[in-house]
Amino acid sequence: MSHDPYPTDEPAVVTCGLPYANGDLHIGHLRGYIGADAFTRALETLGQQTAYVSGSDMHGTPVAVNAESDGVDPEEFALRWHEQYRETFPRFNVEFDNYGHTHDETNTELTREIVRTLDEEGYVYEDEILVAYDPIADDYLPDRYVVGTCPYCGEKARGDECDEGCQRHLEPGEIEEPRSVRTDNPAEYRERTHKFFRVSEFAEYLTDFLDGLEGTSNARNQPRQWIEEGLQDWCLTRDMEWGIDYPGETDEDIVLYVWVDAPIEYIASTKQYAERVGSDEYDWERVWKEDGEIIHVIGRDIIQHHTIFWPAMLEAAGYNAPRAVAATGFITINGKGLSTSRNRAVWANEYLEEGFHPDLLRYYLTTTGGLQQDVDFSWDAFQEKVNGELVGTVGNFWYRSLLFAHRNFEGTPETDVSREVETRIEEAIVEVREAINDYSLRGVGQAATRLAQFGNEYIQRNEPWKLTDEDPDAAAQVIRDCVQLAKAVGVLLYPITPEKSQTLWEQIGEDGDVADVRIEAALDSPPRHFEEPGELFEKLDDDRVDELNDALRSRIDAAASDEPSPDETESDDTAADESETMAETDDLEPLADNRISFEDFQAVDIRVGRIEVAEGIDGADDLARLEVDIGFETRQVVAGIKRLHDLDELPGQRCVLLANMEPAELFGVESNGMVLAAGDDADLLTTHGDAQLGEKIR
Ligand code: B3M
Ligand code: ZN
Repeated sequence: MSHDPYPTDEPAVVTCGLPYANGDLHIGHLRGYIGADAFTRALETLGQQTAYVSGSDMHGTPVAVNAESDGVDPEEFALRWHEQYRETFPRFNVEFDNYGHTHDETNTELTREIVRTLDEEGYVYEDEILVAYDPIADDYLPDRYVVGTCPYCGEKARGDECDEGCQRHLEPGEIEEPRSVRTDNPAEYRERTHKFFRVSEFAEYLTDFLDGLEGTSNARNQPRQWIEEGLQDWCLTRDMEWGIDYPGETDEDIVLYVWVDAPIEYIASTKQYAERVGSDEYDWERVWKEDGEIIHVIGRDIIQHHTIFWPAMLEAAGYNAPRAVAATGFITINGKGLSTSRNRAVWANEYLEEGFHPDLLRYYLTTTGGLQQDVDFSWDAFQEKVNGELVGTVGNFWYRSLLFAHRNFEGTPETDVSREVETRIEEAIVEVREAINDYSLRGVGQAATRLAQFGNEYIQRNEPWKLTDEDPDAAAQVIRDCVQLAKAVGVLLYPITPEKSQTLWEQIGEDGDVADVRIEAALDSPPRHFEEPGELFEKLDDDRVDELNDALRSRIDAAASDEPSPDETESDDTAADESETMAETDDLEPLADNRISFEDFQAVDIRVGRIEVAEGIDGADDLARLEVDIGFETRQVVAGIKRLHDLDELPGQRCVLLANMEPAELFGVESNGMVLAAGDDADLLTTHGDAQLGEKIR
């Protein structure tokens, strides 16, 4: 099934994965919440009626285990975190229309109702299965209470998910060599009766569903593979007390699996919103039971829950199917996996306490990589993004245009915008529309930033400061165009930088909220008069970045010294040296789990080359300009190796070049390929035999 492009006449709901109410929020969480918030705002600028809902995930072992180790009752524990999350999100301009939690009455009742329907419709059966049991604690060990080995990939895994390996959901009893998290003893398997949902009956339905599913490609491709491998039925219940009781079940020690009631909160939260604003204003049943647009933004580790279990459950219970599942990549910190236990994370509160504006992080997280890609965060990269794009391109354009307009015309000159500029804005609007329909927030941000870049070039090219005396009409025209461009950039960037766009909106003398206007407002004339503008972005200086880097490093070191790793106990020097070159696997970026075809690989043209020239690029701390001989021709490429290599040593060195990379321009230098390198230190790839220059790597 194909969908009409946005905006459609139906109401939409955007959701983001519910955070477990069990610990501090960090930048990994924020990526999803900010992304979904920006996508909601973007849909609204197209005129799509959209609600953005979520809630805290209160149940399950992720909450129970942490509450137990704090010695607190799980409900009290989870509610405490829930309150904290509710206060934190708006500080990142993440504005939910409703933020509930899975333990509230709306969700509890709706969950029972849906499960009852599944049961009545014959989709549930009982079976005797083996579940892990701790003989010392004399208790069952659901999900995170047990760790062991993944039966599919052999990695270390948790009871219900292969979190460090293939990311599969694991059914009770599947994990091998189980050990109790409670007592760190080997667990036994004992027989228990549990309820199962007949997911296996939905293979055909799900295949069709995936064919029409929008969002990111990983959310279609991985589940297709799982369906081909054969779907298993899904265990709906767990041996524990914390959670929602199975409707009509008398065994008090059995509750619903957390992944049953968690996604139902998407519906419950939408319902709460509709109840608050009235169903004339927002009709939750139209969204969830008829033909509204349901868009889930999630992390890529929970694709299976959202593209197999959840749509099967919705279908079985008579609900509408999601239109899109957009699964984001992970966040890495300085090139290494984010790890809360190693304190290798940027915490939400920490960012706020540093006093950084939320829109800076929003811009960084949405525009640094595509939604599906892993995005690395480092304070250096943050600085480069802020200083280069927000200060240098967007802020600079806004400020110089408005200041010039204010000083010379007390606002917007009284003339029509030129055809050239109008056309350029129209093009940007088209780009943004397409990006939204492609679920590409980066595309939205880039279209806006490129428009600001055009604005800067336009001023530079027309030099209005020379025209004010010589040809005041021409000066008025240029400035009129610039004020329009400034407004357009503000409107287009609004989903990503809502607060900064609002300030810009007020600076150009507009009333009301930029949040309330459609994207076409980018073409409407700004008011005639406005006051002197202020600068909207502030440069982040090197000393500050050094401090932030030091603080992060010492935090990570402190966490590491609390928990010595095995190679730190080595006394032998050689072994210690070796451990430096062998990255701990925990520190490596996880392997990609979406496989590509041989044809995909063949589309990548990689050649043997030799560096002929290597020199730094002025003004860029990290970038070098290289000329690389690849047999047929010499290519100019820009590589981020200025600080990592002695550039004088490079000429004559063989390298490996990705030759059919899209050309890009960095600091005014065109880059026509990419020199391949490994790791944080950019260890340059090379050949070791007699391969000719230009030979293809296969
Ligand atoms: N609470 C968090 C996670 O696994 C989990 C999401 C639920 S979404 C319905 O990312
Ligand atoms: Zn696995």
